[in-house]
Amino acid sequence: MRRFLFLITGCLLATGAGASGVIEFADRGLNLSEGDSGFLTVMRTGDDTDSVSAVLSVGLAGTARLGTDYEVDLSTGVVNIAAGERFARVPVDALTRSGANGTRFATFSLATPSSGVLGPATTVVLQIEDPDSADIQLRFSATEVLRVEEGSSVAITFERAGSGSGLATADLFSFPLTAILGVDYEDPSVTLEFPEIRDPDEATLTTLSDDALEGPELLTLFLENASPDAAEFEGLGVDVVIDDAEPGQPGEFTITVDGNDEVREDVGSVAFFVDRNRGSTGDASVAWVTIDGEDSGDAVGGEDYVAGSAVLQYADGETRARFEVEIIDDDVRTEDRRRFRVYVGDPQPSAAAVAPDGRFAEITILEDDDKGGGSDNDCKGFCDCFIATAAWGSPLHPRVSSLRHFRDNVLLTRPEGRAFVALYYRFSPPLAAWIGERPAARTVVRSMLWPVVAVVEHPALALVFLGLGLGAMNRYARRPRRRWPGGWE
Ligand SMILES: [Ca+2]
Ligand SMILES: [Ca+2]
Ligand SMILES: [Ca+2]
Ligand SMILES: [Ca+2]
Repeated sequence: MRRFLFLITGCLLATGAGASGVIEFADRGLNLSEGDSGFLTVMRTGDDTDSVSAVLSVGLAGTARLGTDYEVDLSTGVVNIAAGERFARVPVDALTRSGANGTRFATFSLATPSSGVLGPATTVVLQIEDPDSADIQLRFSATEVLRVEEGSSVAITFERAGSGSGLATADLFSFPLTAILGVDYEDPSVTLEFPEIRDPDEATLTTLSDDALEGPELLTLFLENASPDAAEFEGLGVDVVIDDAEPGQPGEFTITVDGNDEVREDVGSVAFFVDRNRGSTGDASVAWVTIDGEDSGDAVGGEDYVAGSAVLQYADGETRARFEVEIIDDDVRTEDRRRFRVYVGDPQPSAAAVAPDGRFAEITILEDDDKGGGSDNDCKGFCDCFIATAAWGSPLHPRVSSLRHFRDNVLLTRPEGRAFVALYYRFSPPLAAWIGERPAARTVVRSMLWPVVAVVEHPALALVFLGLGLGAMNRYARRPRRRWPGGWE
């Protein structure tokens, strides 16, 4: 009988929603410059036993257009975090547009998880900045998060720069994140004048008071519809936190490193504080999770540090928790300055929050070995597609994974291919560095590599069109395709 009960309990645990944890965006924003690539990172705290997926959709509000201003590499519209994994990344490319186009933004949201529950960070704002400066530049004066207590107002001020003359105007636009337009704040929409001589108009954000214990809530402000054509919104939008006026706040969490954020790999472990600010009433909790760095040669959980996640519990009045993450020491020289981050999420109870500027702490691991070792480790950060990585901005980009696959499965199987790869590794790093700093060059290289990528990703199609009868290509065409996120190598 006891065995029978044990089986039932086991089944319940395995099928319960709790086995998929809590998923939400790691960051509230992704800021890219035209021609750059980045990622939307979705993280999971709590139980990671099962795989979990959620629908990722592009918001209707926004001045950046899919296909014109940016591309998202997510053909299915679903983000999936595999069983045992803590995060998934969705690549985003900010496209280059000629001329000065100003800062554009788009929003993405997570919804309808297959199992588990969503955390509070279900919306992320993509901002694309333009390296080309407009003749008339319109921007917010504030560069940091603004805070205002509910029921009061805050003045929003602006600046104008550039050589263009005449009156310029732009519309103020608000995008609610956890705040609700019309419930937590009044619509601040207004057409602002930016005269040539005197100061630009000011706007007012008026927040609404209620008796509900909601905790701090977040919105973002942008400028859009800049006029005349010579005027553009530049710089970044401004985040505003509306602080709740009710007594008995559970607080707002912020993670920081306890000690130096740059450590040798033989340091043993690194410690983090998670502080509970602006209130400490009642029991509360927040979860932390480690996330690998985004770039080639960055720290990887299980290789460079011990990946983990846990929930920190706070008793009434308690304001600080501390935990440690173990750093892995080896005897092999690999990439120096390997980075990873620890994020906090899923604050509880619902009126608790994570501070928009306190969501993560970053650690840089310094290499302490002077000799190269095993072949696998030599490859880390070296055997990469340097130029392709520079062109697409990340070694994780699916296009780079395709080219890496082509290198490993086609080129390296033939003597002339191996000679080419050896030559490539000798000459490409300085070229890659040069390309990486020039958005225009990156665009050119991407378009030059596109035919190669097309052949690699659609070998059958390429055979039809190009009539390529190479034996190597045939061999590749018969192999099963591997797609990101299996791209770590
Ligand atoms: Ca441009
Ligand atoms: Ca309130
Ligand atoms: Ca070592
Ligand atoms: Ca080492």
